Amino acid sequence: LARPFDEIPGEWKNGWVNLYRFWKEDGFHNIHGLMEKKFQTFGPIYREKIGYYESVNIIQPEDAAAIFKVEGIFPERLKVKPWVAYRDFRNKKYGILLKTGEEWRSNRLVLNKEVLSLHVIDQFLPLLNEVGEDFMNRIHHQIQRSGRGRWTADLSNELFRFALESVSYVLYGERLRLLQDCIDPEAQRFIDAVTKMFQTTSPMLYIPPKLLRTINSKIWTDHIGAWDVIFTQADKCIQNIYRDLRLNQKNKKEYNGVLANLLLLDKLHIDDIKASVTELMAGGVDTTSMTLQWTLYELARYPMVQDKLRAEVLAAKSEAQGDMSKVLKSVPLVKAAIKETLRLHPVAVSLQRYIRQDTVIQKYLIPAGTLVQVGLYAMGRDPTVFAKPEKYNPERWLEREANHFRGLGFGFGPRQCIGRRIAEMEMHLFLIHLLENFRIEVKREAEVKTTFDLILVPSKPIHLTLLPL
Ligand code: HEM
Ligand code: 2DC
Repeated sequence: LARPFDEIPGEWKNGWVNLYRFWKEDGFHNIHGLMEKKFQTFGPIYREKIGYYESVNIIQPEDAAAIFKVEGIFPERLKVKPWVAYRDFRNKKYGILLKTGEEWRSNRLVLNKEVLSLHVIDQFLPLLNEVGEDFMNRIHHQIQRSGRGRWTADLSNELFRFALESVSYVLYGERLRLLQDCIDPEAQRFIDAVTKMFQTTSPMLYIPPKLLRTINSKIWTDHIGAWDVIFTQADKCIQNIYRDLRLNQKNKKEYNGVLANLLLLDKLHIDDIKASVTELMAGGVDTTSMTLQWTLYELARYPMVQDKLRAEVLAAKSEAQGDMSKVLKSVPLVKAAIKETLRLHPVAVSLQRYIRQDTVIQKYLIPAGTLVQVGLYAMGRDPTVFAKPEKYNPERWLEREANHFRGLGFGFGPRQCIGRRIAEMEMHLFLIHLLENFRIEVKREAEVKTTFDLILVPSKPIHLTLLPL
């Protein structure tokens, strides 16, 4: 017999007292650390209420599997209220990120075909490969310019530019030309706006947006300002393509990008297309760039792992004789490295679902409608889930059987990350080219910690050194 819901351990009686404690313990920037500690205190399940957000938190892969079984056909995650508030405030439609129910599903199915399906990602390969190669040329150039045979820098902004160039090329079929010294200042504004948008979201998560709006607080105006830049910039890109299509200036033979295909397909309303394409463009910047940065950091700290990956890449390259699609099929360790990075440094601190059926987890009965969170960050560092969790060891992913519901960096099921295939291909190609050309080093200094800025990011700049091989 299942134990009652009210007996789940945790602090859930007074949400506002908990919010005060949460704030005092720097929870706004350390939510991942607090979650990790709570699992250590309460065990593999705990209930919590912070402000008006109430949830049940789980950490074990088997429990995650049980949750995704009862997510229903319109899975919903925790609603990020400031994002919804912006769209309501400016009278804009929600894209797939924020839509719910049947409307989410119908839009998502159309979009899946254009960004996630296996046949379409083959078309992305030459585009993402071109951007990857251009980035390597940029590194060579920077090394030459330094006159010291190496390039040491905080690569954050370089990687933002790489990521925006990549996702834009796929979406619009056109280059933004961000991998040169002088770039369009509007593009840099877009990049800065996405970061700002994330940063201003986290302190607003627990405060009703309406309240912030009425007192016209700085955080609210900054947040609105950031989204305004994002939408204005994306709209310019979208209008360009729209105009070119109407003037029939698109080449019928080559791949013209996700947006052109969606417009020609004519299955979604133009406002829905705009809303989702804007989200894809914004969603493609900080996510892949930060994951790549963490990967370079770990490869620099584990030179033996770096050498092993490089050996795999060189072998795959000489075998495939220039066919990148073949190379991608023979670099399991490179792919495992991305999984390993997302284990220790996930973009999302948790996955969440409102469950649609009563479910028993850890012997407790969880009623339908409850918000359940899978503590992704905590799971990745739990020694009962991953042996020697502190060690960066991509090879752990090569043993097939042991991975059941452990690689959840992109979420799971029909509501998983829609940018997943773009992100993976972009990051795999980047690493293949980088490992073939450069050695990565980092100064032996104190370990870089993690900060919660809605997505998880390095808590201080990472200075990496790239040396030609
Ligand atoms: C959703 C992670 C890159 C666009 C998500 C979710 C996660 C995630 C965990 C929630 C999934 C769930 O609830 O099951 C990541 C990671 C990335 C990445 C780790 C790269 C390392 C991207 C890129 C794009 C993107 C490149 C755009 C091209 C989105 C969108 C959603 C989403 C639009 C919402 C989908 C929906 O609600 O239907 N992502 N993401 N992401 N991601 Fe990503
Ligand atoms: C943040 O408590 C912490 O992929 C909250 O590309 C719960 C929560 C809900 C939704 C998550 C969010 C967290 C982190 C960032 C995610 C987001 C869903 C999609 C988004 C994971 C865990 C992200 C980064 C998208 C963003 C697209 C946007 C720029 C248009």
